[in-house]
Amino acid sequence: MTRKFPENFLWGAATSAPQSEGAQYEDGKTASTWDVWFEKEPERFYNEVGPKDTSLTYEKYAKDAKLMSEMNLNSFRTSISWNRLLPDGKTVNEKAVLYYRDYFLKLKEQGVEPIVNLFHFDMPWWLMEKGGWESRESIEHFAYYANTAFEQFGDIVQHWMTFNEPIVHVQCGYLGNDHWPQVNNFKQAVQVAYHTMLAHAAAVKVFKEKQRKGRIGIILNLSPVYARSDKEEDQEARGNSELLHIKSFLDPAVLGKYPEELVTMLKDNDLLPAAESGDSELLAAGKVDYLGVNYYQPLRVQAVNKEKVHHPAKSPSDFSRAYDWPEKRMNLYRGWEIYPEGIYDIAIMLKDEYENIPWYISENGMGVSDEERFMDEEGIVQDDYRIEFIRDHLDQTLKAIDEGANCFGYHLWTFVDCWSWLNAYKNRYGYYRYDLETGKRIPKKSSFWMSEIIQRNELDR
Ligand code: BGP
Repeated sequence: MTRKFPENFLWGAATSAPQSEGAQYEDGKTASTWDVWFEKEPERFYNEVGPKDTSLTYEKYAKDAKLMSEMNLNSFRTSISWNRLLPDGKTVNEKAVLYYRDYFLKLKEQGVEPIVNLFHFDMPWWLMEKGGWESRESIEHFAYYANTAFEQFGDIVQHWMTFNEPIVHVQCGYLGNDHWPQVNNFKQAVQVAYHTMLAHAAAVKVFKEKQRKGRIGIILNLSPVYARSDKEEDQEARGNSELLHIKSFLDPAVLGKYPEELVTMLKDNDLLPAAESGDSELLAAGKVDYLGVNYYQPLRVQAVNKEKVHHPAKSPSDFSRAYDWPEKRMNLYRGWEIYPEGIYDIAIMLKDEYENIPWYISENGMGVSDEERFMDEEGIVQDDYRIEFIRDHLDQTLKAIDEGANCFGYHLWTFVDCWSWLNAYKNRYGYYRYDLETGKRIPKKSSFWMSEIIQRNELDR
């Protein structure tokens, strides 16, 4: 059976400035937390490959734009580096302006619509030294940065995003140690999440007040939550996890306010963040025009052991426990479950509970190690596993669209293999292989397969 995608479906790929640009301290760019962290603890990074060794888009963007067009992509998402555009948070770096303007224009010239995100885990170091998102002043700094980006690039860029996966810098930086500042404190984490959403809202407000052309959204990693069973305790854990992992960001972004149950949960546990008058109005002004949804894997949970939990809670595991589903299919390289049906469940949730807001899949993909094992004699990685992965997710997407989901695109993570934070180049995700020695981009089998899907705008099952 062959099924069509909607007309003008967005086909593309995504990356971020800190994972792709390189030119670490060139042309006026200052340090982000990643640059400084690598200098402090290089051993935390896979093979000690740090943020200086990314995939060189700073010099290769024009060629990349051409390759995208040759593959029939019609859109591409990347981010701006805050500390490249505003090295000290105040002064516009003209070289950065030239670079980004030319980058976005080159994409457009190739028929590839840029979707531009403002924050992808890369906090400027000067702001981290003042407390990063923990400090209230971060909101104003972010709004200033957002406004600068709209002013400098708003004539070219029509599709804006404020944050990529804002829950990740909270979880990894304040409830774990995979992001700087490696703090483990629930209350601080809640404060960081709160300031992040206020900063998001402040950027949306600036955008709308100045009546910029185009639209503005946010990218959320919406992992659907599944309970171990229908038992009341497991369902309670599911509800808790959904509040903390999904609704805490999705509700303010789409509905302009936090859910009452979340506020009660935080209050009961002495976790409410410090707030100021006017915050609710600001959040209400932060409602987005559209959403990006990153989907890699679902969350599976089960009831907590009520005798063992802390009250007040010390971590999210006091509200739900991870559940290891014995039947799960795994991407063993990344350690993530593969569950394409999750994309369908998210789509239906957005349709039924979130005003059927327009959204697209802004990241989906499969990171695989040592892909050179799968190279044919011409050096083309035969990534049939990736083709199968994409096909299965597209199939679920189409099923949801048939049932009225408002999904308008699919972006793979990523176009050219890029640097993956602490994992550096351990797992590769791209349609194109990145040769670490030469910087060359080499197409993988999936790029040819996808190019044809896009051209036909349909999927065979
Ligand atoms: C997403 C991030 C990306 C990217 C991707 C793959 O959560 O938005 O920046 O890194 O995950 O994950 P990883 O690089 O950790 O394998």
